[in-house]
Amino acid sequence: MTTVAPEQPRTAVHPLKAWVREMADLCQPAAIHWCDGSEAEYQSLCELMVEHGTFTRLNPEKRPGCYLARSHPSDVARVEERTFICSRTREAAGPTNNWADPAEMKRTMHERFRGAMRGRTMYVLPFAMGPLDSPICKIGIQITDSPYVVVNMRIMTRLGTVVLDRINAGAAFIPCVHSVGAPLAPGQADVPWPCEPDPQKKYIVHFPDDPSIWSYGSGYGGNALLGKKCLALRIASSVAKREGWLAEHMLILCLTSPAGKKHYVAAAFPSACGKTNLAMMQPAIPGWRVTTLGDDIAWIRLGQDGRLWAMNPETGFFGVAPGTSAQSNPNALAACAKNTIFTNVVLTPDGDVWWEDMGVPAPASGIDWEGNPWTPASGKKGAHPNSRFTAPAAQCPVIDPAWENPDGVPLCAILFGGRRPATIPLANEAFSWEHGVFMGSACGSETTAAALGQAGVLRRDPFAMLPFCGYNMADYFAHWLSFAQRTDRAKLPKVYFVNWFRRGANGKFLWPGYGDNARVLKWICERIDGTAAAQTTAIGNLPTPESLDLAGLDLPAENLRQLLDVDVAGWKKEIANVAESYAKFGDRLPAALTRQLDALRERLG
Ligand code: OXD
Ligand code: MN
Repeated sequence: MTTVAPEQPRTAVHPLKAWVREMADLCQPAAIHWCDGSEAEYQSLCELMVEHGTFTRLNPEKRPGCYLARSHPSDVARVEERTFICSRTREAAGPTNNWADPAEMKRTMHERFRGAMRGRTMYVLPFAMGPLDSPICKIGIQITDSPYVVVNMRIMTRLGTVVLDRINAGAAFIPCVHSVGAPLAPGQADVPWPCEPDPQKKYIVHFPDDPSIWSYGSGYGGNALLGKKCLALRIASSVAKREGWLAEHMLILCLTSPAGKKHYVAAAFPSACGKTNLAMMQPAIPGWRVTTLGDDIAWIRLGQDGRLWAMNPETGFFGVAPGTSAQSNPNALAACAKNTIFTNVVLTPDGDVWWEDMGVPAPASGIDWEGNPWTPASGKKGAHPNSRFTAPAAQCPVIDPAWENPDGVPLCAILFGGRRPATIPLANEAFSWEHGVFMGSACGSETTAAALGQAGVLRRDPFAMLPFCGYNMADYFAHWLSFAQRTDRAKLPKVYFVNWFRRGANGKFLWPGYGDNARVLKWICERIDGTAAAQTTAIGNLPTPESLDLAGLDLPAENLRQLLDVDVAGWKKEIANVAESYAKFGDRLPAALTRQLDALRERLG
């Protein structure tokens, strides 16, 4: 393997220099490479991975500047059961997280990392989450022995010398240590995707009190790109609690009316509910425009004007490929037309990529995500269901002009949602901030059982943060509630619960979804502007049938009736289920949420 001389830039100073030295002593790499974040460095690392078999260069006429990687079959997704929050006490991590004693876990990490990078290059990545001049920008240094991680982090974060300069000027950094956990003995041949294949030996570990991150054994996605789920959600949520802001699993979009009025909206949905699709959708209603500021993470703070301001700490999209098509998300397809890294999709004979539900015919043959010859007739999926594209956000045709604004954008609405085949209406406006926090805490997603019409399995995923909240979720609810005391409530965004996934008795979706979801966004914006009607019900303010713009949509009246119905029996079950999900928090659950639950029960009669 080609390595870069172990050399440090002149600008590196203590404590960074001392920490990198300490990590090198522990991990014993063959070389150290300080990443400058340049295009030349990116290209040479891609080249190195092509030589090494990790990357396949795609046909430049079809996908200029694009590469395909195939992971080890054991290393294809986040590993929640191996993800740990090592706060001082178990209570601080709360009942929804895996807790481990921090001192013990540090010892385990030191054992794991001793010699872990032998025979490999240790890359040092100075990166920033958020525009450098944002008041809540956070700087990290990731140490990694994976060039795949380096190039993905260059797309997903602000990376390189400019960040190092800030550290040298005195900025603090969050240490993030990563190894694929596959040291090489002298003369040992490497493999295209080194990792620790035994799931029990993978560790994704967070020390929120340091704060620091240690990730061992996986080279994939949220396990390895430490700026994303580890820093920007788990660590940032805990730092944000201390500093008085919010780190959220939310997209940010701007809906512009035909008259040019902008409405900035943040929305939290559990995984697999179409967050990326909504973030950059093409509205089905003439004159309305959606532009995107982010598809996965929002950092939200109170502005001096008393409003909530949101910014996207990332610079790229790490999107799920299967299901991304000209119908579901033409703008994501355009974003990954060039300069994109694909992982675990099908390689076509003409050097392009393909995945299930791409909306174009499958190639007659190809190479599947495991590197084997594949045909559509094989009955096997060609792309892994969690295969990904890593694409620069700036390439999205509908990227919002304010997406890199250090101050962020002022939110007028916050949406929660999930895949809910029954009970939950198309749109529901909270009566108050507390009611809105209650809605967020009751977020969940339901899978339909194989047999049509049968109720599915509901997983509660409060605020879509179940896998990502870095501290006790009861305290997280309290933090959300506290904003009503910290500002004029009239300046807080209005809160809505939306559901595109309601099904009728025949099992079919009642609502068309995709671009037609803009009709619901339009109603929300008109509510905020005071021009749309609503009906006050026991569960919240629902659209009146006439207040939704359904022009040009052939929606049966019965569908609309069901979409806007208050299913009292269903809501009683919902209440029981939410109460059950609250029980695990014991006395720590804020009383305001119990009051919301009781009030809802009472209103339903
Ligand atoms: C993601 C996730 O990858 O939420 O964004 O799992
Ligand atoms: Mn996500």
